[in-house]
Amino acid sequence: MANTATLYINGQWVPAASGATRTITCPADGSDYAVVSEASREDTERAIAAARTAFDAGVWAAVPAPERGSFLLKVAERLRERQDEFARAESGDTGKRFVESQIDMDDIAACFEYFGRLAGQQSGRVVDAGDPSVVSRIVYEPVGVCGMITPWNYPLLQAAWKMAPAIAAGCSFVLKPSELTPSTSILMMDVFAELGLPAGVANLVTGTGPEAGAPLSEHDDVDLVSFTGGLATGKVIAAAAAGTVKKVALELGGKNPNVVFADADFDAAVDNALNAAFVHSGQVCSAGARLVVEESIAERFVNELVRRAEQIRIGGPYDDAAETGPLISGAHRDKVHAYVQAGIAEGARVRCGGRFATDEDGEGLSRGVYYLPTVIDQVQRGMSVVRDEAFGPTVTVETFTDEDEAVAIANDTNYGLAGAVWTQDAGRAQRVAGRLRHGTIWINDFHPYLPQAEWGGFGQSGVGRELGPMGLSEYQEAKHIYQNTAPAVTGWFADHQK
Ligand code: TXE
Repeated sequence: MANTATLYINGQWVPAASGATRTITCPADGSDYAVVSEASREDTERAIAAARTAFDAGVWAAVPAPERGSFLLKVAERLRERQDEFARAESGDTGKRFVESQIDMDDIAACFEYFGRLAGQQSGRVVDAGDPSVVSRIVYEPVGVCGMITPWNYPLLQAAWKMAPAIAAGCSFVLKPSELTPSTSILMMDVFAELGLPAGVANLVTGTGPEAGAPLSEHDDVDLVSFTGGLATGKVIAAAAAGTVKKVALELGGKNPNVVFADADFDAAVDNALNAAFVHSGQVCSAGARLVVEESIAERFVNELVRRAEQIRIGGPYDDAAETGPLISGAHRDKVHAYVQAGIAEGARVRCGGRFATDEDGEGLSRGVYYLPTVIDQVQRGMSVVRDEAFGPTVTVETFTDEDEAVAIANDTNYGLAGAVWTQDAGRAQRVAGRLRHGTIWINDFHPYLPQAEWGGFGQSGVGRELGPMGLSEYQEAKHIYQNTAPAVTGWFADHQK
């Protein structure tokens, strides 16, 4: 792919005003995968202006909601037809296994389908004012121009969670994908254009956060900024958005506890603990990076976890034997390794992994950005390796002796995105699920999500919800229309006026 006019502004493919470009490198093998435009503030401001004009002209907001829904269903259909092309692009940018990218594309199509169907069901609400001469109703209107800033781990999926409800609601938007993974967002604009989305409704700027992204959180003409990414950047965006009091939606990751009681199905719990921590090399906001296991089974459980972690095969997108892939970049791998090193310095013990993969771990691995699955025990709750999101293939082990202690450990985090509880005691499962302060709780499972179920975090995991009916509400304003069908003098100030 060598298309350097990758900014999609007002229905046109254009290069960056400065002419700058960026080469996208595949972290699986260090090869150059794509060359894209590197947008500056000026480009993003043009995109915002296009989105504003389109919104104010009502080119999409005025289209009946069921038609907007039909458009989304067509997008899903087209995406399914072009699934492999999209999946190749996702794997090219991220290095993730091609089969995982195919699953992502399926999930993305399902997301467009969900919001496509939901769009047609939005008829507002009639309110009983308690007075037969009053007609009172609530209508849901598009929030306006949306800025969307997305990360690199599930590039198109996370953009879809924002774009689909925004299109359903009738908004216009500017998408700024991660500078590391823009390729599938570029393909997506191609689908929108082909299916006739009016110019200016969907706009794309490829470039860095501080340059191309920042105007989306600062600009007066943006009504909402929706961000998925790291906590530190989320704080910068929220602070910038405060200047214009725009609406803010944030998904900032987590440090998610996976709580295993001694009565859990041992085999299923170990297998899922592995999955929770190491799928996509742990670069998942809901990764089960904190194993919290009952003391009585801890030794056996962790031994088995380590044994299986050591056998995980890592490799590139088209290596059929690979079970997981690389990290996104050398800089990110260094950060993950620094967390592990900090843990060791504070007294933690690395049971397996804890280092970069070499060619001895697998042919050609030294060319890519690979890190071995890492299990860390002998940790304390205050250590950064337990508290901070490493976003890599690492899991820490903590133990508990009773239910109260399990809950206290699992809730001892600044985050609150997701958590799991493993037990065969149905009462305990529900009790613990009820006490955990996280946005998603799995019982005897880890990682599944549904487009029709809200996703988002308690605490510093973020603000707002994606997916589900609330995922659409994020892109809507509720308006109360109150009509008095029998207007009359109120009499409030009647004495003065006579
Ligand atoms: O993310 P950033 P980074 C976490 C994970 C990871 C950490 C940092 O712990 O180690 O974040 O990763 C854009 N104004 N997650 O540095 O900076 C940026 O260009 C506007 C969790 O890669 O958060 C990109 O598009 N935009 C997570 C997006 O923000 C800015 C997924 C995310 O990048 C900006 C990924 C600015 N000033 C990382 N600075 C999750 N929640 O799933 C950067 N950006």
